[in-house]
Amino acid sequence: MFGCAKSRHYTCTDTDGLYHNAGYPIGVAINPDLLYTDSQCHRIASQQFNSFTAENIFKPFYLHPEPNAYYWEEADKLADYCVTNHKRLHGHTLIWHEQLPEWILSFSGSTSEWEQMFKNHIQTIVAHFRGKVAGWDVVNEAFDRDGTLRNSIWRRKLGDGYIERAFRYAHEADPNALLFYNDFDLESNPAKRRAVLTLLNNIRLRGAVIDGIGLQMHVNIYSPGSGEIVKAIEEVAKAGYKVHISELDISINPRGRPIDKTAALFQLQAELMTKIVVNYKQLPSRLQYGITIWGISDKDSWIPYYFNREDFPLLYDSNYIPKPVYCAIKSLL
Ligand code: 9MR
Repeated sequence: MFGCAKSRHYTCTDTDGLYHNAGYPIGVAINPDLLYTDSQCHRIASQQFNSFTAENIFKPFYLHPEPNAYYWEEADKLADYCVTNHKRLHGHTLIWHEQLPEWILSFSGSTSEWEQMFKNHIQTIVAHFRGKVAGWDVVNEAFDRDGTLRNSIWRRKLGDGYIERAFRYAHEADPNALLFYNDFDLESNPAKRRAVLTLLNNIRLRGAVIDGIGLQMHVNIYSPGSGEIVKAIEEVAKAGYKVHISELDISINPRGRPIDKTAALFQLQAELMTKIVVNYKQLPSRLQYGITIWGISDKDSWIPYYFNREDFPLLYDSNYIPKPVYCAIKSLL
């Protein structure tokens, strides 16, 4: 997919893992179908990364398909894989407005039945993976762009306090798991970031445990600038939250135009990644939960499918060759 002229930019090998260079976990989003069946994908996942987040199979749609039935098989297989192969497992995600099973969307119980269902959902899943999941994205994407609470089904049925209660229920079910609030655009939208911090700070003041914030960081080579990203990381850390760069990818074609895949674009991608990593490295280690890349190769990224555009946002190209963005960070982590 890249012309010969560009191949000279592949100036490093990936024979040893990214995580060997880092003082904090380096993670990747995992699609188990690829992990178990695609040998290249398996090699890269196991060799390069020491923290796994399931890209989809820990979401309610997969784990909790019927009111009283959980589907553990695939998630357990991944959890066992992580134990055997010494990978940290990050749980994504307990409460989100997307990828919900039909039975939750059409649940017609009273407020107290909704509360019971919500509590059971969180506690059954967290308890099941006690000792195997290091941290959970307890609540995902609960805010709108303008900093108000998203009017999700959870908020409509349970009221604004559902976020705090989700953290309390998760903590009861596994007091050792680290608990995260996870969202997108926190690095590019200061109003949203401040609203999230204000709410989480208040919840903490009332005594509930929130260990960290996941900055998803689905960014692109034009925006946000590295200055904004640095500011976001600093603000979250200053407020005393662990920082998880939780879903990192860097689009080179955010406008969805026909693109010429020039070396310059991949260079910009590498430079932005470098700035993110260099800045993350400066955090105190107690606040470094890690950097997680949202997939392995460009051909498996969610972006081309979701936005129906050509794009190349990850560390490896579709032939599993490490890209300049990989080489740029290899020695910096
Ligand atoms: O990468 C995930 C993709 O395979 C799913 O189809 C999609 C469904 O909405 O979710 C993607 O992951 C999302 C993550 O769970 C939460 N933050 C945004 C991610 C990209 O959409």
